[in-house]
Amino acid sequence: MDERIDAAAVPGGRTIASTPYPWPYDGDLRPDNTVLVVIDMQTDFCGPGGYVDSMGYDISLTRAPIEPLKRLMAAFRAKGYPIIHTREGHKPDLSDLPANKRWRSQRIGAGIGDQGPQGRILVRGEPGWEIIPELAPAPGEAIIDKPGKGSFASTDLELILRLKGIRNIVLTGITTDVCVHTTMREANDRGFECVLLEDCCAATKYDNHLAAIDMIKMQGGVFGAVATSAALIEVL
Ligand code: C5J
Repeated sequence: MDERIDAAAVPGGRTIASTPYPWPYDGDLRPDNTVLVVIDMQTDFCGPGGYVDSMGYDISLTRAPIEPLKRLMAAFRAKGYPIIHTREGHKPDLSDLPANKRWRSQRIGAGIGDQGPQGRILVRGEPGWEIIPELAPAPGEAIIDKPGKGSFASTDLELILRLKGIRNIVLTGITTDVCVHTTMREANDRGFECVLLEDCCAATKYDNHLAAIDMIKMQGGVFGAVATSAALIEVL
């Protein structure tokens, strides 16, 4: 059974067609309380010679959200909604890289901090660490540099969101099951109202993308809701 709920069924407010409930839950969707977070659209995760490519995964999967994201970012900018970008990466001296994270990456031939075709893997300032040009941040858009998977851990993201009065977060980027999911869980626990756009995310294994989406919909939307970029653009 299609569990999608018709946004028009909610009296008052503006909601989008999403699962398992019309998002945001209270229909309060405005440019000054809603942000698009674009997670880790870096060469290391979706470009040739980057970290994901070096691990032997198929980057056509992680490149799939590029076109939908371009359209979504253009719509957000046109309507005056803020966009925040994140980058996963470590300091050049690797002082913020846990030894176990480095060891695990080296074991599979993509050692974080080691030299690769796109410079030192996942190191700040290297070509592979840069956000891909197609989705480059516009002047004035915040960029959060994070050493881990979640965008809230060891960053000033929460402070920036609170100061802007943000309560709704639209989650996109890569990878669905790792950095996007971790960030969604962190945001949900902090009381933010979250939606993940399924066509604007991807994982290194398609089944994991689907599983990650399914997890969100449990318990009435345990971490928030799931929608498509088309559904959101229609309402913006
Ligand atoms: C990973 C990410 N998968 N951006 N990072 O290591 O999901």
